[in-house]
Amino acid sequence: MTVVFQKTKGLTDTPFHYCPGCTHGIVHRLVAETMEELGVLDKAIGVAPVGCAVFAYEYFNCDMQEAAHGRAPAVATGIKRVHPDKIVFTYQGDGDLAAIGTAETVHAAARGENITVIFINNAIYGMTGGQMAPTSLIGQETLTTPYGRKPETNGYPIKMCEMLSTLEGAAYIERVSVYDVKHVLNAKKAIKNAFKAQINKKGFSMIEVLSSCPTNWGMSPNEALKWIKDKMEQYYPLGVYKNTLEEEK
Ligand SMILES: Cc1ncc(C[n+]2csc(CCOP(=O)(O)OP(=O)(O)O)c2C)c(N)n1
Ligand code: SF4
Repeated sequence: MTVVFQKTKGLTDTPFHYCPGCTHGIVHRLVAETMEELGVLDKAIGVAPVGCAVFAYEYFNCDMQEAAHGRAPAVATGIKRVHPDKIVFTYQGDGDLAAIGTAETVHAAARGENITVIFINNAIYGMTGGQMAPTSLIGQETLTTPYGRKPETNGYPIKMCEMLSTLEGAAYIERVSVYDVKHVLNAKKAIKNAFKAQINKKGFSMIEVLSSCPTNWGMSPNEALKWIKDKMEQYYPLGVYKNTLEEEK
């Protein structure tokens, strides 16, 4: 019989704990497929965050290390410097990467650490019940902004790709989404480019993925995908923000 589909070797058999309709699972699979296709699974070391993806170490079929909240880029820096021949990546939510770990993220990029960061921007703190994140949109209702995020009291959402792409050490920075097949395929290409940047020793690479949190947004999975397209993408335009991989453009 012809095999038309095979599960990637990049994931273990452990079932995901994510809520129905959560796009964390899609991104896990894209990262796993990418590592398998690039043939780096046996030398990959991932760093897991402390959000909903805290159990990433159970899912990726490569060596994994847990990091304290926001510290993943610092932990990844240490691992990569000790093992420059390994492929080192972090997988982080917006609370982890753009709030508690802002300093670690910015300075890992500024130093041009040769690591790959997978950044899940779901505009909310998912795991802890839906508080405002640094990426929550203006007007967005969250547990801590029940009347909507107001710039005068809550500040403006942070655009990480735009910010990091100004840094010399950043080698590849792209924002993608996963709300339909076309965008999922493009996200895969972006993730592959980010890993290639690391393989080619170019420096810091980050892929921001506009993602859903139907549970804390109070939406159905389909409504949540539409919200990414209609609302998130307006404030966070998709695209390549920095590319030193000339041949991959
Ligand atoms: C230093 C510290 N502060 C706060 C927390 C509580 N905490 C755990 S996960 C989390 C939010 C995670 O949100 P995010 O990184 O956006 O990931 P998501 O759950 O949305 O995937 C918070 C605030 C913590 N564990 N450690
Ligand atoms: S709470 Fe949100 S981010 Fe966390 S698993 Fe559920 S849908 Fe995904």
